[in-house]
Amino acid sequence: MEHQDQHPLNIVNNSSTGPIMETEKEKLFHEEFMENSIPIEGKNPPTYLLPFRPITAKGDRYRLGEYQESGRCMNILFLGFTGSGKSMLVETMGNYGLGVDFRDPYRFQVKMEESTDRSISHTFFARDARRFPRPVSLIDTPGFQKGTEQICTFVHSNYLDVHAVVYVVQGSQGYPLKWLLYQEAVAINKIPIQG
Ligand SMILES: Nc1nc2c(ncn2[C@@H]2O[C@H](COP(=O)(O)OP(=O)(O)OP(=O)(O)O)[C@@H](O)[C@H]2O)c(=O)[nH]1
Ligand SMILES: [Mg+2]
Repeated sequence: MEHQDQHPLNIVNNSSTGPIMETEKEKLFHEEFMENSIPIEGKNPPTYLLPFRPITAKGDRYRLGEYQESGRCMNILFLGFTGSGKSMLVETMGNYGLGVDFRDPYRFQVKMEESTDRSISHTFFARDARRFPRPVSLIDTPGFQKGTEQICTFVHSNYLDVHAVVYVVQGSQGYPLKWLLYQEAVAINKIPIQG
């Protein structure tokens, strides 16, 4: 059961007058994240671990910002071989969704794990509404070759609608793509994709 509590961070709203986030407000928003986190060692530019909070006791679903009833959440499932770059793409999209610019002298980090051994979702209620007009959940998964059963169970047991699937393929992985596409058919048959 998702619970509400006070969150110290600003949440970017997509109001009826359209998404608003002036550069100054955007920087304040980022500063609040930085003040609530210490930089991760050995990262250049300085990288701050985002203050995600657990949604479930199992520790497999997290949220950033206060839970919002309004505005359906967009759930994006990342699939691909081990080491293809799923988790890195989640990190990149997380920074994008928070309004981080390429020129900004800092980055944010969604999670610390090196290798993903189970499905895990991070929901951005706090976000830059120009980039993520609706709250977005990024669902990271273990390597495809480890089987899709666990991924399906995660999606079904959390009653998640999947709105998009991102298949991550390394540029050099030409041959395994064929196998990946076969697995794709298996996965799609088991996970209903919402229109
Ligand atoms: N050069 C380059 N390296 C990348 C890219 N994406 C990921 N990597 C590197 O590839 C390695 C594995 O990336 P991950 O994002 O952890 O891969 P993953 O698909 O999440 O792997 P599992 O969690 O084990 O399934 C890391 O050392 C990354 O630094 C990319 O686009 N370019
Ligand atoms: Mg991973």
